[in-house]
Amino acid sequence: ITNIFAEMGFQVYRSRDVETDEFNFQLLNFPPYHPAREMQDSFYIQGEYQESNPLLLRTHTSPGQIRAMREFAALNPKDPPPIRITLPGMCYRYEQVTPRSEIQFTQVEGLAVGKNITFSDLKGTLSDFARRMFGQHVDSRFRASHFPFTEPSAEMDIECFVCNGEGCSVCKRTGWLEILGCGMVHPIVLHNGGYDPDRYTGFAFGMGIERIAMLRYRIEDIRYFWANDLRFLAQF
Ligand code: 2NM
Repeated sequence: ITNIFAEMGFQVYRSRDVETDEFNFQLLNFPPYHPAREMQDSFYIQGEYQESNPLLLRTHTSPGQIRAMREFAALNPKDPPPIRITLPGMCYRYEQVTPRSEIQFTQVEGLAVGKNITFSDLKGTLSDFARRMFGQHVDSRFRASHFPFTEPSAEMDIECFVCNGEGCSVCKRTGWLEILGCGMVHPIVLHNGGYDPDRYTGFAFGMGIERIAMLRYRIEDIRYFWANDLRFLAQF
C-alpha cells in the first residue's frame, strides 16, 4: 500500500505508538466526551501524567499527522511546504476480541496538504489507488460519512472482487466492499498542525489493513493475525 502511494509521491512517515490524549484526540477535533475516549475503549497508561492529558496507546495513526504537519510547518512557518505522506502502524483499542475486531490492528493513513487541494484530488487519488491495488478494471464509489477530523467525510467502496459486483456472501449481496474512510482535513485540524486553513486545504484517508487482507485472501477470523499458528503464517 505504501509502495502504491510512493509512486504517487507520498513519503512514509513513522510516529510513536504511545501518545498523549492531546495528540490522539484533542488536536484532532474530538469533543471532550467522545465515546472513543472512555476507559473501556482506549488503553490508558498508568504513571506520571497530567490529569487532563493522560498517556495512552494510539487508537489510530492520525496523531502522527499532527506531528508531521508541525514538523513540515516548522521548516518554513510563514509559507509551509506541501505535504504528501502515508502513516503505517499499529493501533490499539480496548474492546472485545471477536472474529471481526482485535485489540491490536494495523492502520495505514495518508495525508495531502497544499494550496488548492480539492475533493476531486481525493477522489482521483483514492480511486486510482483502488485500481492499482485491486485491478485496473475495478470501479469505486464514495458514500457520505462522518469523522471528527474531516469535513466533508466519506467512505470508499470498491466493486466486489470476488463476484465482480454481482452480489455474493463476501459483499453481503451488495456488490460493494468498504475499504477506507476519507475526507477533507477539518480547518481546526489544519490550524492545529500549523497550516492556515484560509490558505491551505488537504485530504486524508485511513484504512484497517487486516480487514482488507481478510477480504482479499478470504480469511474468516481476524484473530489469526496474532495467533502465531504456523499453519496460518506459512501460507503467506
Ligand atoms: C480515517 C478516515 C478519515 C484522517 C484524518 C487525519 C488528519 F489528521 F489529517 F486529519 N488523519 N487521518 C482520517 C480521515 C482517517 O480513517 C478511517
